[in-house]
Amino acid sequence: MADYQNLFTRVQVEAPHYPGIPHEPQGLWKRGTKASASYWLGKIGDAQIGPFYLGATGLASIVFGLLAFEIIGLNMWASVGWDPVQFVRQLFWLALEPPAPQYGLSLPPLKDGGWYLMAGFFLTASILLWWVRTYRLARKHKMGTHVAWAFASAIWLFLVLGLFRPLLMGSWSESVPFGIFPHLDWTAAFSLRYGNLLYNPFHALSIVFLYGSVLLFAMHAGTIMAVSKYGGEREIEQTIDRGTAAERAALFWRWTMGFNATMESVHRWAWWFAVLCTLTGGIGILLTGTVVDNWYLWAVKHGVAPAYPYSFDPVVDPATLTGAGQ
Ligand code: 07D
Ligand code: 07D
Repeated sequence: MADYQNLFTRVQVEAPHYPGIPHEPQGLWKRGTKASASYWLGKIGDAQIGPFYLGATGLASIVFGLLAFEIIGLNMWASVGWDPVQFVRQLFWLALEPPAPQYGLSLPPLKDGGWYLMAGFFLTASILLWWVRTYRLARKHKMGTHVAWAFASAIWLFLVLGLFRPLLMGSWSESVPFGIFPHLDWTAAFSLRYGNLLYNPFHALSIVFLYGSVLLFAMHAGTIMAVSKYGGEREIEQTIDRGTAAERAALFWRWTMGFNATMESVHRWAWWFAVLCTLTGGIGILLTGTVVDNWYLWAVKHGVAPAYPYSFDPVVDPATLTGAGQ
C-alpha cells in the first residue's frame, strides 16, 4: 500500500450501499431502505447517506426543538419591532430573557418571561427525548449505552444551569438567557457575582477534564493516524491480530512516557474525561449561590488564595452590603 499522508487525504472506497444489520420491526416505524452517496461527505466520513431512522422519540424531539427555536426566534424578532434587517444585523446580541427576580418560581405573563419558560420547557423536552433516542437506538443495535450516558452528563450540566439551580435558589431569574452574546454576558456576570468562578474547585476540575479531553483527543488521533499506514485505524482487527500498527503505537508511547494505553483503554480514558468535564462542572454550578456565595472568600478561608494586604479595607462580600440596588 502507498505510504500516503492522511492529515487531509482520505481513501474513498466505493461499494454497494449497506442497509445495516437486521432489526426486529418495532412499533409504527419501518426503517428506510434508500441511501445515496456523496463524494464530499466521503472526504470527512462515510460517503453513504441514509437510510434514516427517525422513530417516535426522534420525531417528537425535533418537533419540540423546533417549537423552542421558533419561540426564541420570534421573540427576538419581535424585540427589534419585526424589522428583518435589524433581526439579522443584531442577531448575535438579541435575547429571550428569563423572568425577573420578583416572580420567583411563579408563572409570569408571557412577555415577562412566560415565553422564556415555555421555550425552556420545549428545549428540555427535546433534549430529553433525543437522549431516549440515543438510548433506544443503542439497545436496538445491541450495543452498550455508553453514548447515552456520556450525553446524560452534558444534560446534567444543562439541567443544573436552567432547572436544578434555579429551583434551589427559588427563582427562574437565575437561569441562563437564550441568545448568543447574552449567554456569554450571563456567564461572566455569574462568575463576578460569586466572587470569581476560577476559585471554584469544581470549575477547576471541569477545566482539567476539558483540557485533558483535548490532550487525549490529540494523542489518540495523532497516534492512530501515525500508524494508519499499517492499518492502525482498523482497530478491531488489531485487538485480535497483534500486528505492527498497535505494537508500534504502544511502543511509541512506552518509549516517550514510559506507559501506554491499550487500543481498548484509550477509549475508556476518553469517555471518562469527556463525561467528567460536565459532571464536575454541574456540581460546581449547583454549589454556587446555594452552598458557597463567594469563591474568592471561600479560597481565602481555605488557604488557597491570599487575603488582600492589610493596607486595604477588609474585603466584604458585596452581596451582604445594602447598596443602592437593594
Ligand atoms: C461544536 C457541536 C455543534 C453544536 C453547536 C451549538 C445552538 C444555539 C440558539 C441562538 C461545541 C449549536 C448552538 C443551537 C443557538 C439560539 C437561541 C459543540 C459542537 C455549534 N451554550 N458558550 C457557544 C450553547 C453555556 C460559553 C457556541 C448551548 C453555559 C462560552 C454556541 C448551551 C456557559 C462560549 C453555544 C450553552 C456557556 C460559548 C459554540 C446549553 C458555560 C463561547 C458552542 C444548551 C458552559 C462560544 C458566542 C460549541 C461562542 C459558545 C451554545 C451553555 C459558555 C452558540 C446550546 C451557560 C464562554 N455556546 N455556554 O461549539 O462562540 O460547542 O459563543 O446549555 O465562546 Mg455556550
Ligand atoms: C453547556 C452542556 C449542555 C449542553 C447540551 C447540548 C443543543 C444544540 C442543536 C446542533 C459545555 C444541547 C445542545 C441545544 C443542538 C443542533 C442543531 C457543555 C454544556 C445538553 N472557564 N464557566 C465551564 C473555562 C471562566 C463559567 C466549563 C476556562 C471565567 C460558568 C469549562 C476558563 C468565568 C460556567 C470552563 C474559564 C467563567 C463555566 C464548561 C479560562 C467567566 C459553567 C464545560 C481559561 C468570566 C460551566 C463549573 C462544558 C461549568 C463552565 C472552562 C473561565 C464562568 C471547563 C478554560 C472565570 C458560569 N468553564 N469561566 O463542557 O460547569 O460546557 O462551571 O479562563 O456553567 Mg468557565
